[in-house]
Amino acid sequence: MPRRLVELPLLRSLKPGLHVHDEEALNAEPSLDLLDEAITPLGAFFIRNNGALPEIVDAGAWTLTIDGEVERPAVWSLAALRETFETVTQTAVLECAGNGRSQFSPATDGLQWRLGAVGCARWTGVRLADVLRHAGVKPGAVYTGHHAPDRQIGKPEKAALSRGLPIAKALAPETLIAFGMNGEPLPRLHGGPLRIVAPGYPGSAWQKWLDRISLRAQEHDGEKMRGTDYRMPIRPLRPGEALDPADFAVITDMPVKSLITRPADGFTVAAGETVTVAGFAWSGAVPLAGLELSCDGGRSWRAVALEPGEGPYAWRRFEARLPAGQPGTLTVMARAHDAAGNRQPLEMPWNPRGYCNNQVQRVSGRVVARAG
Ligand SMILES: Nc1nc2c(c(=O)[nH]1)N[C@H]1C(S)=C(S)[C@@H](COP(=O)(O)O)O[C@H]1N2
Ligand SMILES: [Mo]
Repeated sequence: MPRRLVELPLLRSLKPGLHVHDEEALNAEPSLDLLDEAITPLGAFFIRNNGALPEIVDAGAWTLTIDGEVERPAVWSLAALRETFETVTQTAVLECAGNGRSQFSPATDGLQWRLGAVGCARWTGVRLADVLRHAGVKPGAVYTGHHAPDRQIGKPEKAALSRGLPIAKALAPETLIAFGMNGEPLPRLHGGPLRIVAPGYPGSAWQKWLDRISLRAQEHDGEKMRGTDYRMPIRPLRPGEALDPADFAVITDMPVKSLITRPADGFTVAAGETVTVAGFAWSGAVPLAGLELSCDGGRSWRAVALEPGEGPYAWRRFEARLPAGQPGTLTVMARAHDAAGNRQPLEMPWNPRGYCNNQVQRVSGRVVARAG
């Protein structure tokens, strides 16, 4: 019996509000109203899988192997990891690099995510740096390679995904080997019992079902690490242009972005009333610096305060009441910027794989004449 017959109902019961894009590799995202909370509930958090969920018979017997460019290769049980290293909790946004891909024109290959492949959670685990230092990082180590047992659908010999981190990010204090999410054991759908948490990096770098970390003397070349996979062009490319891998670089830090969670597209409001516009803004390595809102389709903008977030990698809430104005169409937009002066683009330049779309979101509704 295909495993999806068991797993799809499980996904639907654990995450009832999600739109399922792919029933075999279980890919699903929430509608934006479900994301209107500072900490995204497990039931609303998107899931992204490049292959079939791995069969995990006994999660308690899980081990993590550390090998490659280290002085002392090691095999850790879950209990030994917890006992040996300090447990820390880091609040961080997890966003798929393909979030918003459906907005690119012409359409690119890949899952046609709307805007919901993002969430903010409290991740609990041990620092990856502590585990690597315990093994003794050799001077030649420049990259990690992460491994997991999930396999491509119909190709059991091929890993679904095996990505890694530049050694500096692997040793950064925010990067974790996580076993908890929002105060609960890390759910299997989110990579339990162990996953990488790489705050600010695209979701693809957050390896799920982590069972081996191999330190490398070169950039990791595992599944979905080569060619144009999770890479952005370093020069503008036109649709149809021949692709040269030399023109691409691995996506590391995600760009500054915001999400309007209220109102929903297609809203109505009475003339003379106000409309509450709320949502979140976040950024990768460069700190978030501010946000502006427009309620006239981008002709004018006003700065709106961002509430403090739970640390530098969490998203920050904004909420403002804007006048609805006269009957007609009302388009609200949010535009965040970071401390280096990067602003969300009004139109995202096209790229061949449809990654990193941080274009300003437009939410349109109708202002209707006030009843009698
Ligand atoms: N083993 C494994 N890890 C993985 C993936 C995968 O297919 N297999 N997908 C990655 C991608 S592309 C994303 S966006 C995140 C999604 O994490 P989530 O499913 O917990 O939301 O997991 C990442 N880790
Ligand atoms: Mo992703």
